[in-house]
Amino acid sequence: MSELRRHPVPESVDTEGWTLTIGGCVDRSLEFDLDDLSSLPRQSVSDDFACVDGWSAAGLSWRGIPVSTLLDRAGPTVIDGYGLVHALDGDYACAFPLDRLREALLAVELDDEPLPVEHGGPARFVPGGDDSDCWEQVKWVSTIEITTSQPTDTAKAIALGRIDE
Ligand SMILES: Nc1nc2c(c(=O)[nH]1)N[C@H]1C(S)=C(S)[C@@H](COP(=O)(O)O)O[C@H]1N2
Ligand SMILES: [Mo]
Repeated sequence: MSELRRHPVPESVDTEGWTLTIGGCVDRSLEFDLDDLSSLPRQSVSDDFACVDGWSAAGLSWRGIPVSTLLDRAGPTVIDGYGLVHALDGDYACAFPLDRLREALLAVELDDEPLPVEHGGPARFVPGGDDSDCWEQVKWVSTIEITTSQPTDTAKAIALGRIDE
């Protein structure tokens, strides 16, 4: 087992009074606070993590709420839509087709502890499957916006820009 690399938490990340909004093309726009999330069933997933920058972390144990549970409550009004996962650090956002969104976990625990803010707490988006990219694990998730057409994905540009630094 090895640990995730530690990165500075941007100043724009203020997790006080944190909530998660599911909005856009949905029957009901919903807002969940930590209390609301704690009443929902959790699932665990163990996975290795690899950044395109060349470092990795093995045997991470995530626990949280399946994103499908949250989506089912909001009721997307599109079938072949997308979800844009926004974060607290400015314009960082990552787009997923709805079927990938449904396979993801909204992780609120890492290795049996509440997810620390330095790794994206209160909530980090953990895509399912084996072939996700490092920037898709959106830290400090604030809003999941359902859209009909494919939104622009700024997370990839930001992540790759960082590598050139
Ligand atoms: N909101 C947000 N999420 C993010 C990033 C970011 O800059 N902002 N960086 C991504 C990248 S490129 C990586 S490698 C991981 C790093 O996670 P860590 O800081 O917990 O090691 O977070 C991903 N999620
Ligand atoms: Mo990364």
